[in-house]
Order: sequence, then C-alpha cells, then structure tokens
Amino acid sequence: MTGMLRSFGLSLAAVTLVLSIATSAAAETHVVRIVSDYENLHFAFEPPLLVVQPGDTVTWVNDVAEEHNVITYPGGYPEGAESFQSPYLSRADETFSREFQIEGTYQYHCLPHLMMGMKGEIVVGRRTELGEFHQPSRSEIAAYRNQLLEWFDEDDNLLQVRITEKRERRGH
Ligand SMILES: [Cu+2]
Repeated sequence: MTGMLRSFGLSLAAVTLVLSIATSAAAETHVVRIVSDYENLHFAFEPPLLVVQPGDTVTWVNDVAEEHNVITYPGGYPEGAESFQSPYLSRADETFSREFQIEGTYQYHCLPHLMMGMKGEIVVGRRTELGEFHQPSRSEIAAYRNQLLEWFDEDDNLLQVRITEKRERRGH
C-alpha cells in the first residue's frame, strides 16, 4: 500500500511538472512601443490594442527620451483585477512590465499626454462586458484626480466630464 501511494505520489509530481512546463512555455511576452512622434505631435502606444492570453506579460518600451507613464483608468479594468501604474519613464529604452492573469479589458493611458489621446487597451483572453468593470470608489477617483492635478489645471472641466461619462455608461 505504501509502495502504491509512493508511486502514485511520484506520478502526480511528474504530471504536475509536465503541466507547469507546458504552462510556462505557453506564456508569451508582448511589446508595446511608447512612441513620441514630435513632427506630427503624435504620442501613442503601439499597438493601441493588444490581445494577450492569461499568464502573458506585456512590456512597454519607451522609444526616446520623453516622459511618459502607463496608468489604468479608475474604472478601466475588470472587477476583481488590480489597477496598475508604471513609474515615469523618461529615458530611451526604459521599460515597464506587467504580467496579466485575470481575463478582461484593461484600459490605460499616459498621464502627461492624457489630453493628446495617448491611451491603449490590453485584452486578456476576452473583453470585459460593461457591467463587469471595476466600480471606482470615491477615494480611488480622488486619488486619480490628485495625480491629474500634478499635470493639469484645477479648472479643467474636461476631467469631470470624462469621469462622469464613464460612470453613466455603466449605469451609475
Ligand atoms: Cu505620454
């Protein structure tokens, strides 16, 4: 009996090992370029939409020496997932990486270039339905707003409009 258990235990370990090798071999790393096109005043994430699988990693690479960051919108990721925010990348070839485990849509942007439409989307496995997005709390919105105020004027009404629109689209 002990012998049987031992060999069963061994084969389970072998299966687990094979499975974990298969899983790690399948996980991919994808690159999003952070583009600063001064001639056309075009600051962008390329590609703006990236579809990956759970377990994959996304690495953002800053093309040139220009200050950018990567930050999720307060309600721009699936409920149950985590928001994310990179440090400011200012040197050429500076990178930020994140592994995505939870399925869904992650909408992000660059804080300094928010008004220039510098934004992107990562879809992990499948798109998040409207009712499945994280509902930002008042304190989360306040924290986000404080970060915006480091870059934009307090009287900029665009900010309020944008957040209100997002909440209304989700029936709040
Ligand atoms: Cu930027």
